[in-house]
Amino acid sequence: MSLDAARSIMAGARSIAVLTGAGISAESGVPTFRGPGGLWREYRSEDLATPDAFHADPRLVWEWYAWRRGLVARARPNAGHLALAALEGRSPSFALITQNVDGLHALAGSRSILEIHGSLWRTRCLVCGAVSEDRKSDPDRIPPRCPCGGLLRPDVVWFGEALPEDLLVRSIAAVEACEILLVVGSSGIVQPAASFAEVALSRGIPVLEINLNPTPLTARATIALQGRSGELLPRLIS
Ligand code: BJW
Ligand code: ZN
Repeated sequence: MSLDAARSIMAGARSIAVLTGAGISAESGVPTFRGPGGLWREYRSEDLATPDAFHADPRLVWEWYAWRRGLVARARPNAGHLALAALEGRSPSFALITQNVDGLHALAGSRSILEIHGSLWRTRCLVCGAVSEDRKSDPDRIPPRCPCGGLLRPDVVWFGEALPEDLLVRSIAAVEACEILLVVGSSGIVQPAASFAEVALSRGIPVLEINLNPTPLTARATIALQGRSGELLPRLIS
């Protein structure tokens, strides 16, 4: 019943915004941050994805990223990523805001992607600020160095760091302008992305959540579909 209601809202929407989180890539074999599989060695992601962790032990943090690069390099987009790419192709106005750094939306063929937490496949120099594409995951070469001699860090957004201003502004504008917001596979606890659904709801814009488990958004969402995004998204848009 909820799926039918969701399908009819989707069918009438000319402007769609989507926020994705780690759950959409789970069926591609990419571990989520929280819940089962959210641990790497004995560390929690919350303890590694911080500037303090990097300054204390850049090699340790790079080992975590090298491990994740290795996993993601072998991963392929799943039916959920592909459904969103197909949805974009037939929507007059579409924005895909992703918290994921894995690049799987682009591999699936999505175009209008706002990677608000950065990319696993870029580095940034702590000294000269140069941003470069880098697809290596060789643990012998970490922590990597810039040609200027500076230490390179992953070009991602860690806790306590500001999101790129232009991406944040464009994301909020897309949420405010859409006729429906889909929130897919996110635990909804990491700000500021977690507040995007409230931005929509406060303007009377319906919010459709797709998640395997209940989240803080579930009770507030206009429609909440519980299940795997790789199964529900293709049914939603077919
Ligand atoms: C499935 C599924 C399937 C599984 N199908 N579903 C206001 C209040 C309180 C705190 C704050 C606040 N504002 C800022 C903060 C602090 C902090 C924060 O939010 N902390 C909370 C934990 C409380 N936020 C920040 O620090 C942010 N910065 C900021 O706001 O700066 C302000 C500032 C301004 C000016 C100057 C300076 C500062 C930055 C947050 C950056 C988050 N970074 C990370 C790492 C990115 C790089 C990397 O990947 O290594 O982003 S942390 C990690 O969490 C990653 C994710 O993108 C993010 C969100 O996780 P996500 O995607 O929701 O994944 P999970 O694992 O949590 O959930 C997966 C979900 O999928 C689950 O619900 C499953 O059920 C579901 N699922 N399989 C469907 N098959
Ligand atoms: Zn440099």
